[in-house]
Amino acid sequence: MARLNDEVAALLKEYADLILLTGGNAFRARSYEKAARSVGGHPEDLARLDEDGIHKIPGVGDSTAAKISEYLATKHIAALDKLRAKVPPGVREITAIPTVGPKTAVQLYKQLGITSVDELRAAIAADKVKGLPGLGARAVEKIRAGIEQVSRAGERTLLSTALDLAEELVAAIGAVPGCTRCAYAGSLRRMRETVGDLDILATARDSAPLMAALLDRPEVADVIGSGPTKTSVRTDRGLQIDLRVVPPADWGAALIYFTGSRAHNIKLRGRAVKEGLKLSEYGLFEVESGKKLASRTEKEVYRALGLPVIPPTLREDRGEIEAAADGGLPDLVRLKDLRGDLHTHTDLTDGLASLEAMLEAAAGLGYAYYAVTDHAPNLSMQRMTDDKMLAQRERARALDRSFGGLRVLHGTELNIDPAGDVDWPAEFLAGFDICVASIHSSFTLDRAAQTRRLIRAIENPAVNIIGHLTTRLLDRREPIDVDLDAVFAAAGRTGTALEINASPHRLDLNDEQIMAARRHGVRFAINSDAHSVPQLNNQRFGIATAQRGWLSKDDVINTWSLTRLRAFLRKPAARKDEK
Ligand code: DGT
Ligand code: CA
Ligand code: CA
Ligand code: ZN
Repeated sequence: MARLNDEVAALLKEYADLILLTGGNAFRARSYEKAARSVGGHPEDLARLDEDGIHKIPGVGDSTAAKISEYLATKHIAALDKLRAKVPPGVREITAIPTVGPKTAVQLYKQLGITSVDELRAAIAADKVKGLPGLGARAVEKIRAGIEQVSRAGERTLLSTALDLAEELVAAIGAVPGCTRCAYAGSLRRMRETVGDLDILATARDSAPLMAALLDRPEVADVIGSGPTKTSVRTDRGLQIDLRVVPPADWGAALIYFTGSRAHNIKLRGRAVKEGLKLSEYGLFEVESGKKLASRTEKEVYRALGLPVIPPTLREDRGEIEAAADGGLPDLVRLKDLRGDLHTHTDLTDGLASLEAMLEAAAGLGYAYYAVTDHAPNLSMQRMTDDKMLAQRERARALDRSFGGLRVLHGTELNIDPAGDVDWPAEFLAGFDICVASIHSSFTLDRAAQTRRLIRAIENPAVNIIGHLTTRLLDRREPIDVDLDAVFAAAGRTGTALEINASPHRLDLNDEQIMAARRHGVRFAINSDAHSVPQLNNQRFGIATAQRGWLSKDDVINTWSLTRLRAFLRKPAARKDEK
């Protein structure tokens, strides 16, 4: 469910942006931005907090608290409305381009009257932007590339955003009297990293009240079409929703059809044809007699085709139908298989919660072990020192088994420098239970350099897991250019796990990379990279991605017992003998 905290966080972030856009104090803007992150990551629901509770959220001072209370009481923030009136909405939208800051956005507005991304694109095409103060040919090219990237990303919606909305819609439509079944289908049910639109499927004898329930939703901005079998709408954030209502007897066939993927459906239909059958969204039929063989449930339909139910995360025509026919479907890893999280942060660096709060939440998730892996010193803005790290280690040791039986591993997230080296000398690294190493800089090195860099980190005996290997951010950064096969081979050879970073903005490695890495004998760690308590729940997206990569429990080191995990973490010193 979309939380009130996220709603308020978005408003505070908007307020911070508008302060900058109106030439306000940068320090003030930063403090609102910080408050926004803090509110978004706060484990307690704002709706249940009184004034006192709001004040106690870290980073929330008097003026922020007053704005939050005002919003809770009136659904408005007067100061925000006032700033909004001063800046055309498109100008803020321009700052969403990763390569355009607020100063440039204001400059473009004041000097060229640009108030939307489209106008900016046109102005660049007409060569009007180059030559403005501070905007040389290179800067303009960067802006142009930034526009391309956001418009490409903008066509699809992140899995997490889509899932929040879909769960609300399914609950609302499913509660309508007469509705016997309701579920989301399409790419969302297959848990793709982004979705083009939402496909919701329901059963009822009379579809009209279900369609009305969708049309009544507050987020619906546009009705594309509405009839007895299908209604299509667009939300205020531009996401299309298709609701289809089918007779209860056709549920299974319709669910298979609208879950897709298209390629899976085509292959399935081909299998039917070979047996003299016809498969459609209405059911599986005998061609000759026209007799219906199955349609009520997915299980009946797959069974009539001689197959077990194929998990939705596998339905991409990547060999799953052949595997199902041979009894060779993988036994997919599930959320409940996870025994721990191996990449997490606290307020010692850029996390929002204390070590104790994170451990308490981890114990609440039923984990057996948990690694705290705050940032290492070379990420200089995090101001890590040897002393701080050692003090945290002492606390971690003291808190071991203090939250139920939760075992606490003390780790760190190292920075892989351009040459492939990491923070700290080997003696200091030897004191950690576990080291994640990630790229946080020099994203544009060429392929050969990037490949060398990663392999060197992988061969480091202290490095256990490579974090978010390609560094892509789904909504704003392309992956680095690297020879993945060479990197996967090195990881397989040295016993270095590769992370499946579960942040819905990353999902890095992605499904196809996971499949490729597995062929090199790579083991994986599904990690939340949580910077707050709620983000610990992002593991569901990591699990879905692992399933899409065909992984079983045994492939994922944080489903293992602590004993087996510890043995894996003692790397065979990069196996020098094999070279
Ligand atoms: P998306 O929305 O782009 O993320 O991807 P999907 O897979 O949700 O695609 P969508 O919304 O166009 O259609 C939902 C499902 O309906 C799709 O996965 C398979 C099925 N479907 C739609 N059109 C066709 C078609 O022309 N042929 C076949 N075989 N299946 C289709
Ligand atoms: Ca869809
Ligand atoms: Ca659709
Ligand atoms: Zn991290």
